[in-house]
Amino acid sequence: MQHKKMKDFPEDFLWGSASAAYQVEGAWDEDGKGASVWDTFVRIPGKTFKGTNGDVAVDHYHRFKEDVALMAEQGLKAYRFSIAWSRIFPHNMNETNEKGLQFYDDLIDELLANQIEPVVTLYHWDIPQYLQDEYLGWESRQIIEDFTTYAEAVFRRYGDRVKYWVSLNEQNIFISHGYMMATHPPAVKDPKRMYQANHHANVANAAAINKYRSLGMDGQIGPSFAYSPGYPIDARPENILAAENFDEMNAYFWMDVYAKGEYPTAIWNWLEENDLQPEIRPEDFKILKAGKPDFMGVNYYQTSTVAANPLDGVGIGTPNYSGEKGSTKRGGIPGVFKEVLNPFVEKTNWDWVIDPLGLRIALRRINSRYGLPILITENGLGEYDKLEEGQIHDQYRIDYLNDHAKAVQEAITDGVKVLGYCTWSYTDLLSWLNGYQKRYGFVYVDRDEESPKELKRYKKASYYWYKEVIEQNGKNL
Ligand code: BGP
Repeated sequence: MQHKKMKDFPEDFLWGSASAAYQVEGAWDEDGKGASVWDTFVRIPGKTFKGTNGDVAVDHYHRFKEDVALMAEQGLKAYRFSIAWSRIFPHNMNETNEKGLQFYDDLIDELLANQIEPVVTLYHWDIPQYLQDEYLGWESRQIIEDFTTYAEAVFRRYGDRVKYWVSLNEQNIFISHGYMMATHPPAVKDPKRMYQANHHANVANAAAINKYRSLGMDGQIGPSFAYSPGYPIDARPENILAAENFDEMNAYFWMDVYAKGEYPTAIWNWLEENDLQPEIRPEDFKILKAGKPDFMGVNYYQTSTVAANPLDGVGIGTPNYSGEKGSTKRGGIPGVFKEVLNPFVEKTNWDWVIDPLGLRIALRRINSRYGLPILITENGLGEYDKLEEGQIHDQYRIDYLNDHAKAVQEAITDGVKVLGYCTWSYTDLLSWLNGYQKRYGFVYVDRDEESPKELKRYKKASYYWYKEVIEQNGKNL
């Protein structure tokens, strides 16, 4: 519907921005940190764009005070960051590393001293390498206990000051890239192993939420899901069904488990038909059902448009990691759906669809299917930026964010409860597979694939735009 009058953003709306440990911190082996699977994976030739890694990243580990000062000057209300598990338990799950714990104490205190709400992600893809070596990480049930031990340690340490927790970041992405496409660690291509690892991640997620509740802490916790709502290419019934399949397989297959503790029926049956179903223990459903999140975290970048795909149709595609527009090879799942070009939307240089209305649709769908409040934990535009005489004129990013924030306001006006909006990302940072040239930040960091240079920070035009949005609580959108 079209609204005659828009509702205001709530007074306590969290205007935020986000990052992840591996993408910003650097200091990959300092102060007792152990290696994570990403520290290992980036050293395999050909795995990342121009062989980039996060050894130095944007050196947030040493420059966090400077970064928080920039946030404070901008008036940022919330900063979402992740804790590197391998800083806390570097060598085994019995011993914590005080220096690693101290780093996040300092970061949290610095944020709070500047009235910035910390939103802390427990897991943004960087499982310690020793857990991968010992028992294949997410493929073993042991991960459920170990993830919960890690979660408990950080809840106990920071729970007095942190009121918003994100359990797993984009389980759908790290699982599918890690075990089907082999583009993330552990670089496996095996759907059976993928669904098993995924099931363990589901139970670990719920177990961590249950642990948080059992500690009686007064905060909120939920996972962050990478949601690309599916559109049918047209009204042909078989394409409508393909879009249903897409959403059930790529979205509800995760979000139903989080919110209802159940796998959706049609996909579960499809898994059984293809002998891909994970092994589940009866007690798992108890854990899953108890571990309902307080909010659904949503990372929204784009929508996907799909059509029917025959049993002998296309399989896995190839994403564009080069920034060469039009180089994506769309894929699908035979007999389920295939991705097609949506002629009605613009695309970025990395072929990501620009579709602000899709964010409103995503929020509406989650609201009506689960009735949970939503925290937008990521949304942003990855583009080439140019530093010209100390300035970055990223009007394209302002347009993108402005349109998406407006879509959030439309959804709020529709009646969806939205707790906050975190852009991706605060500073420029390492894009996992796209190096340093694909930039997302409000703050430009002067480094490239070849050299970290001096890592000097520059405020982009979008920095000032967001400052104004926060000051006016979105009234100027
Ligand atoms: C999400 C991740 C982020 C971030 C973002 C942008 O999937 O949670 O960590 O990387 O996507 O993606 P990319 O860096 O591939 O452009």
